[in-house]
Amino acid sequence: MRKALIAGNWKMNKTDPEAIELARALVAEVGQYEACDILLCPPFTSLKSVGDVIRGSKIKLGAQTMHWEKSGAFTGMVCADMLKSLGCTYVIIGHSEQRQFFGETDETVNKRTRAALANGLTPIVCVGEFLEQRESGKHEQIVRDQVIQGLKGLTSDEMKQVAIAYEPVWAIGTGKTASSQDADDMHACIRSTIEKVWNRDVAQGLVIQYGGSVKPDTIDEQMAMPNIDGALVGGAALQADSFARIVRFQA
Ligand code: G2H
Repeated sequence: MRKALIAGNWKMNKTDPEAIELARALVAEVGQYEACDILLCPPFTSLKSVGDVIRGSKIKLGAQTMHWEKSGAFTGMVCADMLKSLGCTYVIIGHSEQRQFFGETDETVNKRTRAALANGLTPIVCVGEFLEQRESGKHEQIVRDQVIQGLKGLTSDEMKQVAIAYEPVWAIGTGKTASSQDADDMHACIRSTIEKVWNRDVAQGLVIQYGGSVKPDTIDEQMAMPNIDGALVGGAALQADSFARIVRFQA
């Protein structure tokens, strides 16, 4: 009942010509593929040109963050209207790299998430624990708190427009992936938290992606798990052949 969402988070990679080349290759490979939703999140500098390349295909466009205000003196930032005017329908919020390097907190995640929803963008809200938090057995509590604080105040209707990405920080770009069972256990924990705070309908409809060193040779097993509904892919999204293989997962 949940349609899988496979998203490429290009992070701070690809000049504009490189972004155009990658987007063109993906349109050729999976541009009309409909078995899952496909999303590209290039850097701000290539949203316009990637948007132009994917127009007319099934591939969707998203940004990697946004500010919660509508406009103003926020040097370096962009707002929802700017993203929408370029064709974005999604925005990644609270990525662990934003949390680690740019001062993102659960409070700012909540502000961005509310602003995204108020402006008709689908937020992909990222959560995940550090290695020492997992080793000390606190990982479920940490992630539950991120979910509850980051989504605080959202109505059930708003929650139906939200996706969550679980990305254990120790698995990001390190080549280490959480085992499919560990990931599924956390996804089940997130889903039951959502059911408790909102309701069963919202929880069952919620798309929860896994992220953290997803690769062509990990995706099939991951997508076969009952609570894993997609992937947020970094490194392996930077080449058309590997991302296309991930999109064509066999669960
Ligand atoms: C996790 C992921 C994409 P990677 O950050 O969001 O990146 O697949 O390189 O671990």
